[in-house]
Amino acid sequence: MTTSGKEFFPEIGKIKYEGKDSKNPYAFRYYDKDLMVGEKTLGKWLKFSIAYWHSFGNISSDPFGKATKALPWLYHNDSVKVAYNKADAAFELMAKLGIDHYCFHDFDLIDEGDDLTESEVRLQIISDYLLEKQNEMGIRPLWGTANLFSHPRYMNGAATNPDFHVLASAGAQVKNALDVSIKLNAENFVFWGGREGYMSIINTSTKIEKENLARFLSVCRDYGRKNGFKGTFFIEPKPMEPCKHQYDYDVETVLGFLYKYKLEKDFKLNVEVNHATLAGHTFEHELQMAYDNNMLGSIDANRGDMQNGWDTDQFPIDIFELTHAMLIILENGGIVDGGVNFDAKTRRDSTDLEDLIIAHIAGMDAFARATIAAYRILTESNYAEWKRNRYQSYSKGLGKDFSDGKLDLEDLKDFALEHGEPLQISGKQERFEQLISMFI
Ligand code: XUL
Ligand code: CO
Repeated sequence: MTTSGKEFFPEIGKIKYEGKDSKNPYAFRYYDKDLMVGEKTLGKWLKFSIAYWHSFGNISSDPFGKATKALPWLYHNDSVKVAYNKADAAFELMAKLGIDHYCFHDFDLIDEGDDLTESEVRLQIISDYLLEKQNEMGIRPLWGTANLFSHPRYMNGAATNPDFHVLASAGAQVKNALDVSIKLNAENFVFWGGREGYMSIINTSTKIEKENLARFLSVCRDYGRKNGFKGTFFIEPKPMEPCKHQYDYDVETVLGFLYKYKLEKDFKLNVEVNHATLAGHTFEHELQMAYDNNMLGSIDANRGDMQNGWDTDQFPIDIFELTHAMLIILENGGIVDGGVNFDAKTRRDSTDLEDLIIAHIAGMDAFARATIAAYRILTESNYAEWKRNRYQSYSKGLGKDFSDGKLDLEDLKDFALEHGEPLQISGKQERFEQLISMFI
C-alpha cells in the first residue's frame, strides 16, 4: 500500500546476494542473510536497521550552505502528505534492501505541530499509516526516540534544563513518543542527550541537572512499563556536540550514572562508533566496557573521519576496524536486545538517490564480511586461547587464591620476595593484529 501509488526507487529491484566475485554494485557480495555463521544466520547476527532521519530526512544543509539533496518524497506543502510519502520511500527502500527494522525520532515521522495537541494528532495519523505498512511488510522499529534537541525550547537542555517548564515539555514529548513506540511495537527506546550537558560550567549546576536527568529517566521508565513497553531503554553516549560537554560522555560514565541512580535493570547502552571516536576511544573499547558489565544494548553503525574531530557519520566501510568490533560482539554472544542501526549519512555532495542505496549495500556487506572473518578467527585460530593464556597465572596456585580473595597485601609481598623479578612476557599485539588481516 502506498498513498502516492508510485515507486521512489524504480530503477532498482530487490538486492540479491551474488557472492564475492560479483561486480554488480546492486548486489551483496558477502551479505547472505541465510548463511549460518555458527549457531545463527548472518541475518540474525546483524539485525540491520535504517535510520529514518539520515536516509529520508537529511537534505545536507550545513552551516556554510543550503541543502543540496532534492529528495523527491519531501516535495509537497502538506506535512501529512510529506509524511506519507516519506513512509512510502522508507518502506520501499527497506524492502528492496531486505532490512526489516527502522529507527526514528518522533518528528522524523511527521513534522512537529504548532502546539502539543496538534503534534499528538499528527503522530496519531502517521502511526496509523506506519502500522498498516508494518503489518503488510513484516517490518518494525528497532527503537524509537524523542527529538529533545532540535526545537529552540531545548537550547538549554531538555531533562537538564534549569527551567522546570521546559523539562515538563520534554516529558510530554517523551510520553507521546513512547505511546507511538508502543503502538508500533518498537523493540527498544533510546535516549540520546544531545543537549543534556553544558556550554559553560560557570552558569551551570551539574548536580541539580544530573539529578533531574535521573528522575526524568525514572518517570519515563515507569510510564513505559505501566503502559506495556517490554523492550529495553538505551542511553546513547556521546561526549560533546552539540553541547561542549555532554553528561552521557562515554560508556563508563553512563554506567556510573545508571548504577548510582539504580536504573541499570531497565537501561542499557546504545554504542555509536563515531561517538566513541569523539570521546577519544576506539569503538572496540566502548563495546568491551559495555559487555564487561552485561550492558551492551545496541549499536549505531557509522564511522568518523580520522583527520578531524567531527561527528561525520560516514557509512561503515573499514573492514579491519569492523572485524575487530565483530570479534568482540561474537565473543560476547552477539547483540541481544538491539541490532545494527545505520546512523550514517551520505556526503553533502552525494546527491544521487543511487548514493543512498550503494551506501547501505556496501555497509551491510562490510559488516557481513567482518562477521564471517571474526567467526573464523574465533573458530579457526588460536586467538581465544592466546588471550586466555595471558591470564593463566590467575587460574592456579597463589594467583587463583588472589582471584578468590584469599590473599592480603603481606601475602603478595611474601610471594614477590620468594620469586624475585618477574620474567618479561610479550603482549604480542602484532601477532594478534596480524590475525585479523589473515582472515579478512
Ligand atoms: C546524534 C545521534 C542521534 C541518536 C538518536 O549524534 O547519534 O541521531 O542516534 O537521537
Ligand atoms: Co546515534
